[in-house]
Amino acid sequence: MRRMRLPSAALLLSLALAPAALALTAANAHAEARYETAGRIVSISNDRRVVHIAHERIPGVMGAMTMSFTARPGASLAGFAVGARVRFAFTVTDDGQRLLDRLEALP
Ligand SMILES: [Cu+2]
Repeated sequence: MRRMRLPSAALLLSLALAPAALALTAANAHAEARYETAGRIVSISNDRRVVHIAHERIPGVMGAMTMSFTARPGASLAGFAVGARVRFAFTVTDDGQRLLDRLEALP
């Protein structure tokens, strides 16, 4: 009888551990990433929530390209103009949004 219980105990243990392992995998796969680079503002949306920036290469991440970035709720892009050189930091969220953490004009 004791020997027959062992497999089911092991099965129960693996079932108990499975959700934790899945949660850990999901957390890792959806980790937010933060980057910093510089570039030039190409366009600003009419509602001043989204800015397109032609950014420099981010070593190990992506080459130079133009991408859109969204201001975080409450942040404003007022005071920035198309053509301005900027340095900025952004976070890529788990659902793929690129949110501006910081944006500053360069001389
Ligand atoms: Cu890019």
